[in-house]
Amino acid sequence: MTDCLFCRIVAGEIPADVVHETDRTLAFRDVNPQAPTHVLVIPKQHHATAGLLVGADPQLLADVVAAAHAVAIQEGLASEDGTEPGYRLVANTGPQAGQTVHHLHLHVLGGRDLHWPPG
Ligand code: D5M
Repeated sequence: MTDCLFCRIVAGEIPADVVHETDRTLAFRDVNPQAPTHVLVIPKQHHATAGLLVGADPQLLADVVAAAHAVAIQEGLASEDGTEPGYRLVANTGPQAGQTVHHLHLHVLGGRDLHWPPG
């Protein structure tokens, strides 16, 4: 059994509020939401970071970004061909950026004004 939390969600060993799924990606609501919409999009296959994934399987990284955009459309944060009202994609990478789960995940955040720069 893996000790990776998100691999265990993919395996169905830990429940998650799934909002979008493809053959290679999964999206589920964050348990500690930081915005009205806060969804995590992951590759089903384990890769720790986007930088490692792009070297191993660039198409899968593209699939994760496409799934994140599909989630944004589904959640009313974007239109097919535009950005309105808008959303933010975040990939915390490494300890100084606050990555706590070492399985690549894109945070899809929206539903309120998002300040920049973040803290
Ligand atoms: O973000 C890791 C994120 O993962 C953080 O926002 C909480 C979320 N999390 C932790 N456990 C779960 C479960 N079981 N379901 C859904 N979301 C979860 P990071 O960028 O690594 O700081």
